[in-house]
Amino acid sequence: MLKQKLNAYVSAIITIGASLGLAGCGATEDNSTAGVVVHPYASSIKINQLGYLPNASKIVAIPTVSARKFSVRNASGEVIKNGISSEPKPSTLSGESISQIDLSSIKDVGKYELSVDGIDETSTFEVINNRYEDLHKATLKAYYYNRAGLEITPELGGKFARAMGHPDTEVIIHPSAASDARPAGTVISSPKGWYDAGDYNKYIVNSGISTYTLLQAFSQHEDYYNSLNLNIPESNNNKADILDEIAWNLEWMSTMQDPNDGGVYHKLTTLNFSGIIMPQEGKESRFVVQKTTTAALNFAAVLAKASRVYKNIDADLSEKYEKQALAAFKWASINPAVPYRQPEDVSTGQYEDEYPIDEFAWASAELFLTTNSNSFLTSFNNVAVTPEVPSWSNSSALGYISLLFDGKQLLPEQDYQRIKSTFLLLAKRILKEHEQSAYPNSMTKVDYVWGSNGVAMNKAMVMFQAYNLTKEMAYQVAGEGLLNYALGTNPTGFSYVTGFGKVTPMHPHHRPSEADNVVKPVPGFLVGGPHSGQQDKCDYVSDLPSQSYVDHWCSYASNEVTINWNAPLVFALAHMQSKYR
Ligand code: G3I
Ligand code: 9MR
Repeated sequence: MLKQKLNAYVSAIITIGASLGLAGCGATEDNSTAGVVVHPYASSIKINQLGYLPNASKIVAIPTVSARKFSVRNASGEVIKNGISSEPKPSTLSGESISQIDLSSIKDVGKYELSVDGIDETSTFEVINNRYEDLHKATLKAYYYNRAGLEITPELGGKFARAMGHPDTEVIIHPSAASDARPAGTVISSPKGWYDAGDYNKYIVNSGISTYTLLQAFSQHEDYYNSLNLNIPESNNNKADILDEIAWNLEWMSTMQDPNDGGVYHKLTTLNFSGIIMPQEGKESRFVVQKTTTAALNFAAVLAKASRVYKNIDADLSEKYEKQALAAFKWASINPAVPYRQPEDVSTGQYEDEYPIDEFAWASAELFLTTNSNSFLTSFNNVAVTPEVPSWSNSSALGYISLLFDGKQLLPEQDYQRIKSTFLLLAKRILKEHEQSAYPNSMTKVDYVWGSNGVAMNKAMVMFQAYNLTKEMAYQVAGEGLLNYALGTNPTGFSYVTGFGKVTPMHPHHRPSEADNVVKPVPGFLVGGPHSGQQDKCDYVSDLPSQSYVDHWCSYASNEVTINWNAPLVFALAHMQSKYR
């Protein structure tokens, strides 16, 4: 199967190359329980710590129990609901036995108290309208806080104000990126963009998927975003604030293309990770490093999508982005297999990806939608693999999403239906995982990797898109289960977004949060989350996949923040806000 796709990839490159005027170019959980682990911060009742929207599902988890009687009281102390929790199921991922309590029938706005027989502590929760507005704004404002080349003013940033860092107006071409037109040592300007994460570097493929996800959120919820004020420097212009935020990164991405050949540099970076310093203290030289196939294709996909979004907003910019996308795609057609290879003198993030076929399919889909040229649809159809949960290294689902939500008018009906049913294969798989899981979410063993919370949010995005396509509530509920997971219905008892919830990360691996003199971390960031990798060798309380998390600066493997984990959270929150408004 893969081999066939590989052949199709190669022949599609040749076909596209010709059309562009090139001469020729060549697991779910198992059933045993490993033993009980109680995370130091965990309470006995696992609940969304922010509370719930009136009409949203509200499924709570209680660990290490037999099914138990529960009751819910309203603010006046009256019992408004009681029952027995579900039959417990073992979870090898957390070492617990989990029973669920479904409180979804409680729809009246108010404060409630849940008590469970045999559990001493009770849990209070709120049912509240517009619950996710502040969180949603904060998860977008996090991008403003991570802007390179900009001062965060006291007026807009409050106690998180800081001076400008990394102007990136004098960036050096690294030997790995040298070409005749731009030999090593050439100085270029590549300002703006978002810092990737807790580090201060800027990486194309990770920037690309983040930017795309935010653009997709905007294009599916345009009315909502047109009236959303994020309190950023551009808030008083007449564009949607989310687009202004995205523009800060798109402008940077645009400079990462070598205009002489269309190739795209993989990253803009210092040679090594900096110490724990504020942005303005980072004075080391910055380099653009190696052109890669995945960077070019990711860039092509994102700029093609941006070109469509800007069509009615800024026609010149739209045209510029389309041209750049085509040039990057052409470069990738001539250089179809140039993976990232970390040069010896560089040690920052790699985002290495040996398998560019998914990016090729994604870029083909976006360029079809932008140019209406059927050759791109043909190459998508030839190359597209069954979609997977989106991540920086796997963009296979993104072309499907764009075709389904931006392409209904343009696609032949047969193609649309086939693309829809293939996309829904992924959604059905996730739904099954949700149904089989002990906790009320679809997280499985393979999802617990570096950035597991990003996996959870990308799964939520797939569920919400499946709901949008089918209007089947089961998908909506499964998506909400993942959002509730991130906000507290999980083994560690953390609400994983800084500043939101009763127990939230206080020490994320985020240099500004660690180096400023403010006790609280910069708000609105989703931390990476638990997994057993423990590459940072910090002091963890547990090796179990869903418990292996530590809220410490030391833990870059479980407690860093990044733009690509926040983006699907933004998407999920926009969906919740729009659906339940
Ligand atoms: O590709 C292999 C796969 O074949 C294997 O089966 C699997 C088993 O664990 O590992 C896969 O590789 C993983 C790789 O991500 C691709 O998913 C590595 O184990 C894992 O360590 C690696 O983690 C990445 C991490 O950087 C280290 O390279 C994260 O996905 C990525 O989000 C993270 O990104 C960093 C940037 O480099 C720097 N900026 C911060 C950012 C977040 O921490
Ligand atoms: O701080 C770095 C973080 O942003 C990266 O995601 C992570 C993985 O590449 O690496 C961190 O830097 C660590 C380095 O890899 C090893 N020495 C300790 C550094 C953190 O203090």
